[in-house]
Amino acid sequence: MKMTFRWYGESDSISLEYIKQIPNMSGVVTAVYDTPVGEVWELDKIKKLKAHCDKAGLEMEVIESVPVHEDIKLGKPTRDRLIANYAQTIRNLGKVGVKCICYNFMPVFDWLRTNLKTVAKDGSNSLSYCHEELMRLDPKNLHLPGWDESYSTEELNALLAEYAAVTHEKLFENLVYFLNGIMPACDETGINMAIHPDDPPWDMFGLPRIITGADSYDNMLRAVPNKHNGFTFCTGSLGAGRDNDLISMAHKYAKRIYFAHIRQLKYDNDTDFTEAGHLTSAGNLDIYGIVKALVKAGFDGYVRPDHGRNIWGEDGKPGYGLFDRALGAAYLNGLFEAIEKGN
Ligand code: DNO
Repeated sequence: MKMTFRWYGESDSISLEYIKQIPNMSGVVTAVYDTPVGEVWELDKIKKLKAHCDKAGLEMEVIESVPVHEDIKLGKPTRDRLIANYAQTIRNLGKVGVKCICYNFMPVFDWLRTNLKTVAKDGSNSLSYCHEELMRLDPKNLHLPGWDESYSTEELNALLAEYAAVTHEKLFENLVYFLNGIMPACDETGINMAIHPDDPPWDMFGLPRIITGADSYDNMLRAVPNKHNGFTFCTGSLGAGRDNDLISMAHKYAKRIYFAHIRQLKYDNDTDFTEAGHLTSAGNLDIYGIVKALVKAGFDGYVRPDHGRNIWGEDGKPGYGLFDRALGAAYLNGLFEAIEKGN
């Protein structure tokens, strides 16, 4: 495995120098952030980003994310041009040695939380999700904490209206159409696509969500068997679904898991959760068991410590401060080493 760390580019308050100082850090997971969704990422911009990483002695082999335009998810006639653009971005990324692209296929919203700073007894704080609280919100006038995408109320309403006709089946068909359109670029460049699960893995505001667990993985592999079609195994997203058996999934799909986001959750009740420190003992997910299953089944992908808490007085980007993610990386390094050496 290769240990990596998410870096939000030059505007990230965490320096590449600090990231490099975390033991065993092979590279960063980053993106070009100033190109509108749907447009081609210019080679010059990609090269500039890579030059920063090179200078810091860090690889840039994983991109998170190249976002998928809503017209592709909606299956609109404009999608062919947008898919061709996406394929060109893949080719440009291939030119600088990128090996893996993380993306998601969630309609309108990416990850959803209701509180970004839930304070724990020890004074640290982290992200949390309360289903009832979320359901009380008006999807047409949403101001969600930490939501990256910013639509005007009118744009949001129009988008939600367009999705009214999109069923789970239709959304899945549109995903398959998209993947078939970009697989030739992946074959050419050797880049693996790694879909991120829906977070949390259930429908939101009547919008279908389709990457929620083992059935979705099977459907995807059946529909697009090309080996470049694979997964970002996000323990926190999948783990919010109480029916998902993460150890068995890790075992079953290890060879198609190109990227692992590892984080811990503490269940508050049947639907709600608070994010916790990475250790198995800190929450409900058996992080040790998951890593063991991955290693034993031949996982050979990229790993990153996912969301950390704010600790030691840090007030980081929600989920993406330095200290707790660095502790997470250290813990995961230890797990991998011990399991790989058979102890
Ligand atoms: C949140 C992240 C997600 C992820 C995208 C991938 O912390 O894991 O925003 O980057 O869903 O496309």
